[in-house]
Amino acid sequence: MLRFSTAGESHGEALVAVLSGVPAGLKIDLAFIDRELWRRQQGYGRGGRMKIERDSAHILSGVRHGATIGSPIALTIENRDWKNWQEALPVGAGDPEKHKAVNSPRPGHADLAGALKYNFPEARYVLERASARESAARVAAGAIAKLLLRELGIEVLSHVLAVGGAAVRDAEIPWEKLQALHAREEVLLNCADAEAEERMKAEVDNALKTGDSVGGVFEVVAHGVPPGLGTYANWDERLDALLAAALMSLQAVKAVEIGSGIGSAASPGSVVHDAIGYERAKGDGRAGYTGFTRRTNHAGGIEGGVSNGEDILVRGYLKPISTLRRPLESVDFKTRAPVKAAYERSDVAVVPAAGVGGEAMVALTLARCALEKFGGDSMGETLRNFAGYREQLRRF
Ligand code: EPS
Repeated sequence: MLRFSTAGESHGEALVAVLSGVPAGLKIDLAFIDRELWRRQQGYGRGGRMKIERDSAHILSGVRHGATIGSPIALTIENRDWKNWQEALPVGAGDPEKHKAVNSPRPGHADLAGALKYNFPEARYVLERASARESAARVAAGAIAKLLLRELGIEVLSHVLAVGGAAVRDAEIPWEKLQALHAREEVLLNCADAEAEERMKAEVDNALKTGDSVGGVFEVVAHGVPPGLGTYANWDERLDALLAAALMSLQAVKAVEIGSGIGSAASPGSVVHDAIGYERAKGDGRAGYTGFTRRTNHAGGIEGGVSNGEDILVRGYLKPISTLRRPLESVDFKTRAPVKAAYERSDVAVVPAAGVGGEAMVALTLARCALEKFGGDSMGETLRNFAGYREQLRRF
């Protein structure tokens, strides 16, 4: 079973990811992992921290001579900012005078709920782990999942649909356009619609000017997914449920939509459901997995908790960043007196970065489901099983 976990504090020495269950013999492209990490750092509206960090994955185990060996993969990502925090956040007892307390919880952040839960007198330890910095470790693990999926012909990309009140006019973006967006060396807001991207930039500028923050919507698209991942047989094996949980677990995500789920609730079934057609030529094993076709994809590639062969479309809805330069009302942890919420520095918008985190979570989920279906301890075995299933679909 593909499993992963992360460790690390935002201003600690490093982030850590451990990924196990990857078959032996998967080629690991380090430059690809680092480019994914770079992509997560981009986007208009990022704060001062991203000028400090240069995220890069340092693999400690599970990869030898350029390929996986079936053992757990452990990696670290250095926090360059650590050099500024060694006295404030030491592993040893250190000098309490030099610790940096977070004395008033930020509304919307984990500060208050976390301090109450863990019985901390202030919120420093809470924000250190609740911080979205952790998503860098997920992106590194997700990059390895993407390399595995690539062997099966599956690609996962994302794009931004909305920042604050500025949204794309048409959310249906052809796959080739997403690939071109992904290849860009400069990322503004990772939006495929240039006109909408300018409106999104104006939203960020306005938040910057007023000391506010904005949220938005990103969409993750998985292309080339065969029908049959996930199952309706058990509630906790449904692909839509797994993807929703995976995306919802990302910092600041407050809602997840699959396909046109939200709009569908208010539309008649005759409009929502994707009529089925058949073209024999499409199912020859090259153009598609089967000859079955759809003109629309409102289901977002999943019916009954099972992938149906169309692109998988999952959207993450982000609340605005909870650290505000013009802070909201809060309370001092010690005195309980009304004060403004804590502020040091912050991002004002992170929608493109969250989209890259979303890609990682979707890739890890699809890789897990693919390995559950095709199995295999070596890539040769996995690919053989996959080819057998492909042949079964071709003959269906
Ligand atoms: C974050 C606060 C900011 C963000 C951080 C998430 O960090 P700092 O407090 O160091 O300025 O930059 O995100 C990242 C560091 C990152 O890599 O995405 C928070 O409190 O959630």
